[in-house]
Amino acid sequence: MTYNIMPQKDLMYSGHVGCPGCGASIAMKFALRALGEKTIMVIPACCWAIIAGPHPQTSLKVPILHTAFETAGAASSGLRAALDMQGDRETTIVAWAGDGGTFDIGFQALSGAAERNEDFIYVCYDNEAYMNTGVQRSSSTPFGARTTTTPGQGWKQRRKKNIVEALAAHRIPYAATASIAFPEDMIRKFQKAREMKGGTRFIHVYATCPTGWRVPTEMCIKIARLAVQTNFFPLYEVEEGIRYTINHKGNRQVKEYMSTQGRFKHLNDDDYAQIQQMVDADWDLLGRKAKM
Ligand SMILES: Cc1ncc(C[n+]2csc(CCOP(=O)(O)OP(=O)(O)O)c2C)c(N)n1
Ligand SMILES: [Mg+2]
Repeated sequence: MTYNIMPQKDLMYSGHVGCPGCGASIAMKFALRALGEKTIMVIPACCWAIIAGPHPQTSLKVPILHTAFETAGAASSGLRAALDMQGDRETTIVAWAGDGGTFDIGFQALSGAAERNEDFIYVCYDNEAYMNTGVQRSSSTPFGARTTTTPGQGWKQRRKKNIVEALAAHRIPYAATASIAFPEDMIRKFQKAREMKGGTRFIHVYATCPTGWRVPTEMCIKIARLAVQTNFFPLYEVEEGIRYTINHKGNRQVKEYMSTQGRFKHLNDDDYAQIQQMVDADWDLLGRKAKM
């Protein structure tokens, strides 16, 4: 299969209502370039429900179905069935949800859809907290991060849920991670997912949130890149739940990534050593799966 590395047709208007430096907005821009105009976006409650603009305004040149927080998987299944009834096999349905709407409240609907192998692409843009409502902890928030709902020591003491593994366990045709700092890789994955019609495709996109992570807006891409270069957020693909491909091998220390952000500024060297061990163990496990 050949891919158009950077399609130039932009399907976002020049204005939107995201924060300056919003990684989720950049993610949408690249995703739509890859997906093309025959796309319908299904957006549950999340920052993107706001960024898209209130009706009749919109920041996208494709149709949007706004839906309830927990329903992206179910609403996308229904929309696909409706298009099938109309004989439209060309339009791609894309669920576009945040981490709260995917890892937590929307997980039931997503898992149901994935188990039925519904024919749509589900994208989770991951900013690692409930940002739209004021930076509350989600099950995607990483170990060590401070949020507005991590009481006690003030930072999260549990690991981030591994959502790609959870989706791969459904044996769907395609599950992959992507990053706004690696646009060619991201566009290739979206084009690949679009062409793999006939089942559930899941793409987990890492999206910096300058507001919630407490970083300068101009650092958005640099920080997303460091997440991959330190193996904090590895780029990989899983086909049929078992065939793993790693797309990038990082070799930098995790502290280089984390120390750029206000949400980790309370961590000391012992904490960093513990987190480095966790990241190394996860990377080792991923490497073993890719070699199997
Ligand atoms: C059933 C329900 N509970 C709570 C809310 C309030 N709410 C709207 S968006 C949101 C946070 C969404 O977080 P996430 O999915 O991570 O997206 P982000 O805002 O970070 O982009 C919450 C709690 C809601 N709309 N519906
Ligand atoms: Mg979020």
